[in-house]
Amino acid sequence: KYKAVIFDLDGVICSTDRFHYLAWKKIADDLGIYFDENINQRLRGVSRAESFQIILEKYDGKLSSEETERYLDQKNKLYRSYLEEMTEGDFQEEVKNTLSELRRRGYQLAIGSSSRNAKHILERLKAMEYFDAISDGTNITRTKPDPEVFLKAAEMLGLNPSDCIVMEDAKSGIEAARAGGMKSIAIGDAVPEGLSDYKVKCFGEILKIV
Ligand code: G16
Ligand code: MG
Repeated sequence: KYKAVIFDLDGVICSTDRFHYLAWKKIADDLGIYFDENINQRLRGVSRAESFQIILEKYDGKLSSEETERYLDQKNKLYRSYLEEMTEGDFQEEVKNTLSELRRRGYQLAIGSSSRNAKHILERLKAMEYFDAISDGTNITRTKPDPEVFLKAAEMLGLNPSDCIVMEDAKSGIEAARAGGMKSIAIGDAVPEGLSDYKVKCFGEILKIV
């Protein structure tokens, strides 16, 4: 009943969510801000600037817009340095095989990511060829939970939202899918029970759903 699957990138296709955490942790430590895995869960799927605002909720001082920009830039440089360690080997066999099987079954595949680094990551993984469309942080004006990134992906594929199902690791992403009129599959433990239409423990389980 679906014609396409739209995948979130960080935390679904690859484990770059770990790198985001490490980079933010370093920034938070430098500023003396308390930051832990729980707060980190709220950053999933959220844009770079909005992520920083969430971290700053625990900050007593006040940053000028120039300082804010500088920290955002620093976070991204740090994050990009972690990405340099990533290779094709980080593109898991399970993910690769599942994407191939979905293509064999006739599904169109797309990326719907808030990240401005999405294409760079897909290139490092040599994963570009699996996707018919890439909608990311460079072609949107509103970030998840706004559905824009997924609606743009559907538009690129020439499909209606109801033809698409979204796979996400973030609460904000599941909310975005729902707001866009798409069914959703949650992976990982950051999405509250009952929010998504489906829930899987591992990537390959999607083959039992679509
Ligand atoms: C990802 C991450 C977020 C990150 C955002 C922006 O979204 O989950 O934590 O803040 O991208 O990333 P960047 O700083 O690379 O532009 P998604 O939607 O791929 O999970
Ligand atoms: Mg994600």
